[in-house]
Amino acid sequence: VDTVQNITSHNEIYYWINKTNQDHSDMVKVILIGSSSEKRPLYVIKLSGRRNEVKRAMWMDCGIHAREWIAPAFCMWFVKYALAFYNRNTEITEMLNNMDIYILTVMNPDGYKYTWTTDRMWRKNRSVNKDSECAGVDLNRNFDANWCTKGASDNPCDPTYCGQFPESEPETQAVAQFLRSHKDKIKLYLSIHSYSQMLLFPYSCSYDEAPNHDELQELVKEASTKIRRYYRNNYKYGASAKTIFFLSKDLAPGGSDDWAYNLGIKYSFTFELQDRGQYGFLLPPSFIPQACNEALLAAKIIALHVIKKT
Ligand code: 0X9
Ligand code: ZN
Repeated sequence: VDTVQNITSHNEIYYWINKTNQDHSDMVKVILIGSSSEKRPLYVIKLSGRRNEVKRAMWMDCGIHAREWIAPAFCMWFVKYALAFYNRNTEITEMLNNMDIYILTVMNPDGYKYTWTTDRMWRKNRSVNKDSECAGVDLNRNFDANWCTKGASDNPCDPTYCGQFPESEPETQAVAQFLRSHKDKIKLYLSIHSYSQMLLFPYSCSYDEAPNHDELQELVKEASTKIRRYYRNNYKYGASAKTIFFLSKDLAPGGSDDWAYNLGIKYSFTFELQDRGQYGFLLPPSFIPQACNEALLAAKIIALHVIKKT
């Protein structure tokens, strides 16, 4: 698991996906779901236990936002952990025996690459915007959930630019299309971001309460309590619009979690990993193990609940 710390630039992640596939062909499949605006492939890793068919699946994406480097690190951490501890750790075994797990390690490879080469603080993808000098669309404002209303920007130069229309971006389209075509099987949607240490669920695009708000609230409360107990770290939790204050706005429309929820995936979450601002996006590598263990604990608690309920 510690090699995650050394494998991070975008080409190395492709290499790592390929290697993981070769070394664990019994539990891993790699699926090409589309390509980025600069034509980089979007590969989903499908993890399955050594069982026949299972009826459920979960989805996890990391790296929607380019500069949130701990997110792709967590996706790789999770895959390595699952492969190493299947049939050794009860919870991960239970998960893999009852659900397929689809993992998109870097949803925004163009932006991610750009943060390695040019601008460490880049957030959006890298698509060319018509009639503007400014590049990029915020992929987490580009989904069709109260798209481009208050909390997103229609200015291509803004870091929360929503794009020309919902799903205008190939990265958004690829994910939305995959979720649409697997929506009956996918029971849990998880999106990994940083930073600020929060466990969030819909809605972000309005102040409405989700129909199963109380159940979701209980779940993230339990996860937060256990993180505090095991790792002595605090995670805020709750419905997103009432919990986050992103760039001093409380609403954040067009996000993947709200869209997945409205598609019918009733367990839909966004995790904001470490830290709470001391290093922010520049989280030192020595923080990776604990940050990932915290997120892993929350993911396990939620996934096992979903298995019980669906
Ligand atoms: O604003 C966001 O997209 C996320 N915060 S971040 O600092 N990583 O940019 C929060 C996402 C919560 N969910 C939605 N906005 N739908
Ligand atoms: Zn983010």
